Amino acid sequence: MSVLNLLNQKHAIENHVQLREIADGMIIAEVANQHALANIALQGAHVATFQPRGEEPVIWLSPLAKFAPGKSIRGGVPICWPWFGPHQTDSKLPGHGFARTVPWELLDTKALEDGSTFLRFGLIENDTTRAQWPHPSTAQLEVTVGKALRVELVTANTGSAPFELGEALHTYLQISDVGNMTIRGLEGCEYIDKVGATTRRTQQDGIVIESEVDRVYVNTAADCVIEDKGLKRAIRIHKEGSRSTVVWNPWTEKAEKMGDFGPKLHRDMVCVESGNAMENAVTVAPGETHRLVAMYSVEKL
Ligand code: TA6
Repeated sequence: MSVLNLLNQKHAIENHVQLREIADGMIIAEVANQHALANIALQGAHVATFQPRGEEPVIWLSPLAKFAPGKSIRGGVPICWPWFGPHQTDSKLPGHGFARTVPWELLDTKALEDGSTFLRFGLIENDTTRAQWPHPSTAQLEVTVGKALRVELVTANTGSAPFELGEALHTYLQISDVGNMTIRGLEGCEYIDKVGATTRRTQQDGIVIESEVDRVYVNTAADCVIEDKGLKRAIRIHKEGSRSTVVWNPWTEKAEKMGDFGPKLHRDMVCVESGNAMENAVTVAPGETHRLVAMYSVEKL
């Protein structure tokens, strides 16, 4: 029996989830329930799409995204783990860690009483991952697809020494146009501005994007709300277990240089990433389990 058939035999649930194989042997968990539609690639446990029924997509996926083994997918909810940004000491290691480009296994699926669908994935360790991250640990992702999307990244320290973890759910949100939106929730927060010379600043008002933005807001547990006048909706990003929020839009010049963005697609998205980055990296003690949660929901504007 094929891997796909075995996976469906074990995990498919009528009116909730089935496994599909797309180009290059990539397996996708396709969720379709009464509340929403979603697609999650087993590679990277990468939530690629999320669309509540009757709504425009909430999560943005580049039309130029490549679904190929070992390649990061542009859009969705890439998992940055077990470090955020460049590796602190070895520039040859992948930016944002390896979790988003290695195979994860589907461990469990459930139909919940409220009609939502629950899925749990586990990162598959191997010599390559252990060579980059020599700390005994497990990483699991729990996804609940309902009227809202809930994503929980669970890191357990199974060793005898503490380790420092950098992480983020690097989520791309769909907007009508970058000129139509304001991000609320980070007023008064300090941030590290990564555009040009790295500078520490304080956010005064709501965030309006009119050029490249690459900011790590630190020491904040606040919800963010993306107000989108074009779609007459707001997207709320609620988070738990996170002290950093990253806001990113590459703008025209950077986007054009990326093969999976194109010259205008950056106008349809903004990244609002929930994590623990830079000075907010977390120390996970032996035997401790650390949970990072993000929830994405739509409100009328
Ligand atoms: O989260 C913002 C950021 O760190 C930017 O600096 C940019 O590198 C972005 O992530 C995308 O990174 P990626 O490796 O997915 O192209």
